[in-house]
Amino acid sequence: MLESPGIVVLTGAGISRESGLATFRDPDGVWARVRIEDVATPEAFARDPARVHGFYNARRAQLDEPAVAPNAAHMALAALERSWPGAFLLVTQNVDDLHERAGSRRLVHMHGELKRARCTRCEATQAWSAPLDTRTLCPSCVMPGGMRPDIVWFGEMPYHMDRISAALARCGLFVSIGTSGNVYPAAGFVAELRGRAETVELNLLPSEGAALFDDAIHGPATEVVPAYVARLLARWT
Ligand code: BV8
Repeated sequence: MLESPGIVVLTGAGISRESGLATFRDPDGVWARVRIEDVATPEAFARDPARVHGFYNARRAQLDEPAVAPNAAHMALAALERSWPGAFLLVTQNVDDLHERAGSRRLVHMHGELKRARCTRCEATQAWSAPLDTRTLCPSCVMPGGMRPDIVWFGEMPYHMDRISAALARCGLFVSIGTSGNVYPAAGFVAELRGRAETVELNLLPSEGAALFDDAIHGPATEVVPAYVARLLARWT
């Protein structure tokens, strides 16, 4: 029996769409309503912190709505992690908490998390479910005015890049789910792996990088992800 390959899964907003969270670049997406330059850059935060806090406070509060829950695709990835005999890492671009709530553990949020906050004065980060504003006191250094969402904005270095690069270097299978392939460095992972790992895209529509993948399965995540995971486990375990 061949040894089971290491797997790296990359997810984007499309995996959370059927849980009721908007994607970014679909016609009804987040960036159709607000501009990246106004809410998702360090310059925007310096210029108008109240507006940026308001944008993230609304998205953080949405995660506590009863209707927003992990869907069958999130659950299938948690089951794959539990059953997979080889190395496994789930890299998400998403800032929601649906992968954790589905039971995923070997998980990194390369763009940060809505449910964490960071102090720009002392750099401490904490789990955070409440609204943030410019008066919020840092629980660590107790200074006001320095709290920000623990989110990676455009122009900022994504988190966990060393761990992600190490996992990509040794993986034999790369599965990209629910991402349009517009944002780097995440969109560049598949090009790094060409010829070194099997690459597959599970997405509603072909992504910007579709031609770079060995295989593609198009359809809604709650249908194509559980079916793909079942086939993978039947083949390798
Ligand atoms: C950085 C937090 C320096 C905010 C986000 C080349 C190299 C390095 C950087 C760059 C580069 N070229 C350009 C850059 C700069 C920039 C960039 O990529 N710009 C783009 C717009 C051109 N990148 C950066 O600034 C990054 N940092 O470069 O640092 C550096 C880096 C490396 C090394 C040295 C130096 C930081 C990027 C992170 C920005 N922060 N998120 C927030 O969330 O509020 S990114 C933002 O886009 C979102 O958070 C999201 O995570 C991310 C990707 O979007 P997707 O998840 O793909 O969502 P999208 O709507 O686009 O697509 C959804 C897909 O799902 C669609 O394909 C759709 O068909 C599909 N779908 C829909 N419904 C379903 C479905 N699929 C299945 N089922 C369904 N039901």
